[in-house]
Amino acid sequence: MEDAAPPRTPEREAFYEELAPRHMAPLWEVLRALITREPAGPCVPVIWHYDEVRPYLMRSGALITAKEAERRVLILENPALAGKAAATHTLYAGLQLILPGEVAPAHRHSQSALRFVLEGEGAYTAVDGERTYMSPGDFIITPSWTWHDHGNDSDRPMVWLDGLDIPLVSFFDASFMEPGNAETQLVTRPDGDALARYGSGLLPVDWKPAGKTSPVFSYPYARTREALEQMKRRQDWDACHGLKLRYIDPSTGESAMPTMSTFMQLLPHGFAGASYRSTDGAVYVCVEGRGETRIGDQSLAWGPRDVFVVPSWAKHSHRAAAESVLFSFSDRTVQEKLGLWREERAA
Ligand code: GTQ
Repeated sequence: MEDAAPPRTPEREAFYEELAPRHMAPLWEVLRALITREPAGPCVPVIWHYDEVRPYLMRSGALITAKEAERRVLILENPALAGKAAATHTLYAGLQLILPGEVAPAHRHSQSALRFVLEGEGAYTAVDGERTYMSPGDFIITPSWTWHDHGNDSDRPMVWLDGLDIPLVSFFDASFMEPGNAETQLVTRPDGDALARYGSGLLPVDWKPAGKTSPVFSYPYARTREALEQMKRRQDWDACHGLKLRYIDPSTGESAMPTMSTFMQLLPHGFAGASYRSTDGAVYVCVEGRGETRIGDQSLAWGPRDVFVVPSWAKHSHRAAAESVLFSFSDRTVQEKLGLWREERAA
């Protein structure tokens, strides 16, 4: 296949002009742009430093209540997708703020959401009748079409990173949403019930999955960190990823969420990772430590609570100036289910 489109001639141009009003177009004019030799998406690397973003988040807190906003969130937009509410082509990211005493009212939607807690302690998110109290580093799931509301009974602001599959669901034109008829949903199960029931290597004997999302919807940081801490004793580092774990649905071993994969990785002090790329663009958050991620000829220097994007198929490598922990999410699980996912390690 040639890399350039066939030349345009006056006859061809005239023909194209006749096609346009009939809602047809010549494939050979656009084929090379449609079916590229490798991923050629618009996304660019970008980082939001938490100390620069936080003042704006707090200003939003003075401008509008969580109740009026429904969700008081500053969307993190990829500069190449300005106005599209997207961090990558398929993923939405935002920083949500709930001030003491506030409630973000109950609603449900077909989009799945993940929360990654950045700041504060003791606010809750309620999912289908069960509240989860949040601490920094916790990963919490709001499965598709489950009722959820958030509240802050603590005396400090609470901030978390929202990750949603909004662009993906929009692409399928499959968005549904329903507001709740009460601000706060009824609590029907004790706090910690799901984790105890499904998250300890056991399942109720006659349990059948109710949906496609992990029945565990809260993955506390203390447990995740402990797993990394134990595993790092073996010094069994991956050249690209350090020590990288994926969050799973314990009943299937699959990704904890059907539309987003989630990961936590530990990079040892002084780690200089090998170059890597994969077809899933990812949103990262630094949980602990400091370091940089080199993407092409750019370097993104990160520290705690900084959020950054590694675009699809962009060669990148991580370096850690101190022992570091990175959380990330991507659309990898969707691509895997569709047989599209690819990765490449530096030779
Ligand atoms: O918390 O339900 O960042 O519905 C965007 C849409 C958060 C939420 C967002 C949402 C939510």
